[in-house]
Amino acid sequence: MPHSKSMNPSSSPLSDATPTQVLGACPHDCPDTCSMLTTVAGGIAIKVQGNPAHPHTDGALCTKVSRYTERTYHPERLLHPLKRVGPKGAGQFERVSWDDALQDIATRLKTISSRGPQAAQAILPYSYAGTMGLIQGDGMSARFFHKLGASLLDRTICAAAGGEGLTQTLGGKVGMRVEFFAEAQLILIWGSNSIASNLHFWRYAQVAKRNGAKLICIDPRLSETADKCHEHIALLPGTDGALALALMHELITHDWLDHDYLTHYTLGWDLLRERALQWSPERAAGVCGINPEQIRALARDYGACAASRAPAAIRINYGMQRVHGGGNAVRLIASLPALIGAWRHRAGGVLLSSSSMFPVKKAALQRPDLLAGKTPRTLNMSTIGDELLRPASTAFGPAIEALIVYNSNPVAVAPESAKVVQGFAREDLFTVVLEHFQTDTADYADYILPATTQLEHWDVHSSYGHTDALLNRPAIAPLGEAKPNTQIFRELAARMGFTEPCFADDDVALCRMAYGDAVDFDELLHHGFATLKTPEAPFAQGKFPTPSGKCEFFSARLAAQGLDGLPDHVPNYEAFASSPLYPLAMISPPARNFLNSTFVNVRSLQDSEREPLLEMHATDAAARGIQSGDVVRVFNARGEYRCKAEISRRARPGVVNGLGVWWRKLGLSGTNVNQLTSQNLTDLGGGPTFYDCLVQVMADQAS
Ligand SMILES: Nc1nc2c(c(=O)[nH]1)N[C@H]1C(S)=C(S)[C@@H](COP(=O)(O)OP(=O)(O)OC[C@H]3O[C@@H](n4cnc5c(=O)[nH]c(N)nc54)[C@H](O)[C@@H]3O)O[C@H]1N2
Ligand SMILES: Nc1nc2c(c(=O)[nH]1)N[C@H]1C(S)=C(S)[C@@H](COP(=O)(O)OP(=O)(O)OC[C@H]3O[C@@H](n4cnc5c(=O)[nH]c(N)nc54)[C@H](O)[C@@H]3O)O[C@H]1N2
Ligand SMILES: [Mo]
Repeated sequence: MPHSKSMNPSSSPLSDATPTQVLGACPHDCPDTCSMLTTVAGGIAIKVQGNPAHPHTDGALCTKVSRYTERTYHPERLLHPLKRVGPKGAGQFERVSWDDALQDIATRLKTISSRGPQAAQAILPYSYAGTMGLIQGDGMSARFFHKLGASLLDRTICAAAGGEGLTQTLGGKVGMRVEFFAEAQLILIWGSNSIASNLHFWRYAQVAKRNGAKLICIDPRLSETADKCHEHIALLPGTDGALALALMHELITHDWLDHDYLTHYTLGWDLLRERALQWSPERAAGVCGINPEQIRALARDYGACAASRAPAAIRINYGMQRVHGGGNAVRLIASLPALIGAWRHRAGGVLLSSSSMFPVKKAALQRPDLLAGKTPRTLNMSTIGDELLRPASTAFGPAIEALIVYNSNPVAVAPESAKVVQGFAREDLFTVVLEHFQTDTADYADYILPATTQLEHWDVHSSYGHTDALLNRPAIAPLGEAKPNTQIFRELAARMGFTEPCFADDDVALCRMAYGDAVDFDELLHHGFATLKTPEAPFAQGKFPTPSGKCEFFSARLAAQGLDGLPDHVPNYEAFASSPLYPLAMISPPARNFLNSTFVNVRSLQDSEREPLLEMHATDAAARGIQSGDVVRVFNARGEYRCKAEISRRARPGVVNGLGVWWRKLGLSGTNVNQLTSQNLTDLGGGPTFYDCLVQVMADQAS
């Protein structure tokens, strides 16, 4: 049986020579959250594979995570603490002891926080989902920053607009159970390159396809997924709201509606109906840059499911919400199933994220009570460039003086890199980075602290793409002097003089605490996963977790904030054809073999992606005298990025695809796509607008 030898959670990492398999969980920021089996012999992890006993993983890992041992034993793994010796950003460090590093960091933080009651706000944690683990993510670290009274971080960089859109419509990050997509008759894959970024969903979609379901992909890029669908609608970036409204227009005018569902389980239908009737297919087609007939055909397919009561399912992913109107667009798409009563079936409805379905005991893990009356400001991670450059003021409070980064690589992944880099380069900023590798961000650190990988620590995981909780056991001992994030914050807490007993909780205790009694911990220990007990068709009879219990087309909560209570199409900040200087829209979706900026330094995966690329349509390339393989300058008022052009059928006219997210220092001239993106925020949730970005492209004369 694939299992660690002992049921005792405190048993040490395996070190004998007979190969053993240890149950774990893939930690990466992906909806699939796979159950992983690591084969260990002589204390060395020799192989990782998907757990065949876990239904969603079904024995298969993606190409990237199959290379997890290559990443773990990478010759450039950080194995001991480092202290900066060169200028900021030069990446020059010398080895120091843990003791010296932690003592110096604690002294610096004490100096800042001892200046007055709210002075610790000058300290900012910066973290995201390098690991999705609840323990190595924000367990001990949150306790530490709460006790300190540091600025709070609004973790918006990925999912804020869509998350808020879902919450205002369905009541939370809730939706269909992923396994039931296999039984759908129609699947809309909307703003998701599932084959690259949600492979285990795609397996269910393929089952449906084999059983006769129609698959339609809605994406400006002819992605690997679009290739395998029956239809592809290549709309302009940021026009999904208009498409959804025109779809509603057609459902209404042909009466392809479930009136009973609308009457009993929705709120604001009359208002939404009136708005949708203003969006003829012709009007929307003009906005979306597509043919009105494509919209009519899409409506016929979706409407047919209303008439025949066949299950119609929509998989949205976060790709489509990284634009000005991303929140409203998600609201509109999440409203569609209610129009045709798709929620009546377990194989009907919509799924963007399932994360609110997990009963996480957040307060027990993160201990906001440690704030003890302090009310620190909250800063938005998506505008870190601006925040780092903001001087002290009455409105802002103190300038940021210390930054502690873990589970994130902001210098590469945050928008408008020129500002981010300028901020990180501040001589008067004290920066600590907990990392596996010397990333673009680590180059700017005053101290780099070596962190353990998933093979070396305990954790528990929720998922945003399925409804199983997972446990990760350590398979090997920490490499070099690396320590888990939790341990680093425990030791820092001790040096800060924090004496609350919660700073002594060990990782297994934290794992037990994460779900409390809501998930059977023994089941996690024995099987590595536990399926949540959720209804198969949660909204067949309404019961949405909204204030009204209905699907809220009209949101009184948004109206109370002075916003439009009804969703609408919100055009891009940098709308297509709005600038003669920058006539092309650029999106920067993930490269298949990277996970955001993780894995970019893993040789075998870098070899597959070759080099930073910009996909261009033949017409746009010809107009600029550009050929495949040419080095091009991609630029706008915010900056310039050099990469290779590829004339590709994957790009539609007017839109270029800059696949991301490369490390800046591995690019052609030390920048990546985020040199071009802006710090503008989405309509809802304060998210980033990576795909709302106009550029010009020219052949690079210098090359
Ligand atoms: N291989 C791989 N897998 C990943 C990731 C990765 O970097 N690499 N990233 C992970 C992360 S952090 C997340 S958040 C998830 C989801 O990750 P996402 O970043 O959402 O990734 P995709 O599913 O590829 O969705 C992006 C798709 O949306 C399309 N798109 C761009 N703009 C628009 C638009 O305006 N409208 C529409 N309809 N489509 C648009 C892009 O062309 C692309 O095909 O996946 C995770 N999985
Ligand atoms: N242009 C453009 N920019 C984007 C996107 C895009 O599509 N286009 N996607 C955006 C999205 S969706 C997201 S989610 C963000 C992602 O941004 P980030 O969350 O910053 O993700 P990564 O780039 O993967 O960097 C995570 C880092 O955490 C480190 N790490 C992993 N595990 C651990 C651990 O246990 N301990 C410590 N200390 N470190 C660890 C990894 O080594 C890695 O360097 O990027 C965003 N940026
Ligand atoms: Mo993300």
